[in-house]
Amino acid sequence: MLVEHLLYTAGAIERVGTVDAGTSQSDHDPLEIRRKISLSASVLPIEWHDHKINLIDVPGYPDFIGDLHAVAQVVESMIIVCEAKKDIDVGFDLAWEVAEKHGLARCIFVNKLERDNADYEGLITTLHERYGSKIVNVQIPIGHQAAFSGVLDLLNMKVYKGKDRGVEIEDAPAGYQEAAQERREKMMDAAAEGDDDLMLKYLDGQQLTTEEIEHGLLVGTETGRVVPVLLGSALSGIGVATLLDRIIGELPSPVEVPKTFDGKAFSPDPNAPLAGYVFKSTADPYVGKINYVRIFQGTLKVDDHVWNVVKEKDERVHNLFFPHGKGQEAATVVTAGDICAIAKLQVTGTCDTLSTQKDKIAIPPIDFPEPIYRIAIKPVSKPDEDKLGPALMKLLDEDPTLRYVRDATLHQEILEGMGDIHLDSAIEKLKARFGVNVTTDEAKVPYKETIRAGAKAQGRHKRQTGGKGQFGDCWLELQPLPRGDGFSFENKVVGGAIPKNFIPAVEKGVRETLEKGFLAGYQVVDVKATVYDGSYHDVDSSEQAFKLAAAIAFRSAASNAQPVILEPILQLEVDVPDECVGDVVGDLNGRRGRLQGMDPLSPGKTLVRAQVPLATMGRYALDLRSITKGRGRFKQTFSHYDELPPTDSQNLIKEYEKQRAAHEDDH
Ligand SMILES: Nc1nc2c(ncn2[C@@H]2O[C@H](COP(=O)(O)OP(=O)(O)OP(=O)(O)O)[C@@H](O)[C@H]2O)c(=O)[nH]1
Ligand SMILES: [Mg+2]
Repeated sequence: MLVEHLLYTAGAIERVGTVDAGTSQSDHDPLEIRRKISLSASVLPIEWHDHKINLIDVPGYPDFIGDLHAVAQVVESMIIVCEAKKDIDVGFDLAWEVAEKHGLARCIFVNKLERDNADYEGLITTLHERYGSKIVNVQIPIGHQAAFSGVLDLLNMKVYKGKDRGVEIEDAPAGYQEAAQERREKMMDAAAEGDDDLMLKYLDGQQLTTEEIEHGLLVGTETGRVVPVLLGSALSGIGVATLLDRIIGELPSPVEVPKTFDGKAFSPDPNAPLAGYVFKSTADPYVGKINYVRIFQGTLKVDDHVWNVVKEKDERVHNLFFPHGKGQEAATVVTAGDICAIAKLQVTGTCDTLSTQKDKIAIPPIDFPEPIYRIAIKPVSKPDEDKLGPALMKLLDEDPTLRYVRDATLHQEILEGMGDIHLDSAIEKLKARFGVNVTTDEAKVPYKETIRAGAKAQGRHKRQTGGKGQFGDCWLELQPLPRGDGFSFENKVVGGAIPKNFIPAVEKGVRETLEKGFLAGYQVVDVKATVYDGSYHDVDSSEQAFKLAAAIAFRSAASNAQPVILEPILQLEVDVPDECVGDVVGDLNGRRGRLQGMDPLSPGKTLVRAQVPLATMGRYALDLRSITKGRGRFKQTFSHYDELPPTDSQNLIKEYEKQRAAHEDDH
């Protein structure tokens, strides 16, 4: 809603739409309209006092965090919008951390001040507690809750009444003078700190001019030492015009300030060699693929040849435009500092740098978070199955936080993402955009089977039915291999007990059994099989017979070799508020987690490290959210396979035998 009012106030649109009615410029995708939340970033340029401002609205919901990471790579500043209440939302923490990581200037816009439960001072207290003197009030609200009517700007001590384009400027009312002066002093302290000359003047007891204060604040936001706090109501448009002024006055300009990647500064010089970075791409069913590009240096013209440094390919820029939400405006020239979009490139996608073949400038890839949630999907019909692959390719291409894994051993197709709503909406997109219907199921745990001791066994396959019989006979020795070594096969048959041409069949019989498992139907790993003896029949022996004999020998030896089921263990890092540590650790114990350590992260936050079985982590994203009221976050990566506790093993085996029996009954 704030973006909508910024667009309207700046004259980019003639009517204010709303998120709730599905008429906003930013949330224009049919799925965004249906869900009434932002799902992906929208680029919305506006002009204000002879400056172009590229607003990029990113979703706030943690499931759609990918675009925040992508956009943070290409902007200078972040405006964090938060509600006027004491407790800060998760989205705020996420945005703050991403801004810190990318060294972005930031300001805070405190919203919803007109609401009955608005608690502006409560929020300010929380912000000061968390971030200290960085938090600099540059405005104070006039009127409380329903009576909220305007913004007192501490720069010029004027009150901005009215909304959007209809702002009237008045002198500050008497009752506000004292509180305003007190905060103004603090603002001046912060401004003076940014600049030595200002500091001298300030310490000398002289008054700083409005321009000097603004300059001091700008220097402060650039270095991250100052985070100005603005306020208003995005529903009614109060505070929006002053926000526009502040964006220009106090946030760094992309045509002045260089961006630094890996220690290399990119100065926004239009005459420097081209460096354009693709931070996002979308698969539009009509226009095809659209790449969104930030030009860090140089100039891009329509019909230019550019060099895709990552794909090492020349691309021709025929279709160049400035994106406006769902609309666009044709562009002929785009210079350093600006953002544009290019349609119909051949190979280019997210994280690619467009440069010249001579200069080959490369900007590092965006550091996207790893998926933490998984679900199995299954196409409904044959046509769905045929369309699924290409449709998924397009979805994955536009959303790097989405992942697709085909698990051959489990016969499941797994979609991985940032949370349940993320995966839900991906499945919705499959249907809405590509007409692909899928059903979902819980993702199975990829257990494995192995042995803990050596064992030997014979496998004989003999059959005499009418004419040619079947005969195969082999002795196998199994030995456990270290974890992670997989499988190896050795032939130690001497004296032609099994003719050489049948040995590959023995190996094949063993390998097929590895895939099917012998305990509970899971893949067998970390085993060495050695064939060392056997016998054959001149007429009746065949490859098929030796394959079957090997399978029999393997199963028989394995069941005497202290078999065990292995389960995948995840390395988990949970980032939680201190007051939730006890509950989070207790919950991990309940998941058979092994606590590895706890480290203070930032004031009030602790990093809990643990190893936890994947089998118990199915709903962790949801459960952690409820344990920590949304403030906990976690990262998980595969660590290793470990033995499953005997009772769990027995349950799996029983379940498998039941299924097999049912299957045999069916036949
Ligand atoms: N009362 C009140 N409601 C507001 C205000 N601003 C936004 N809302 C409502 O808050 C809800 C969320 O607003 P959005 O503009 O979609 O917020 P957002 O931060 O873009 O949300 P996501 O992008 O989905 O994370 C909508 O129902 C808005 O109508 C405000 O100033 N006052
Ligand atoms: Mg939104």
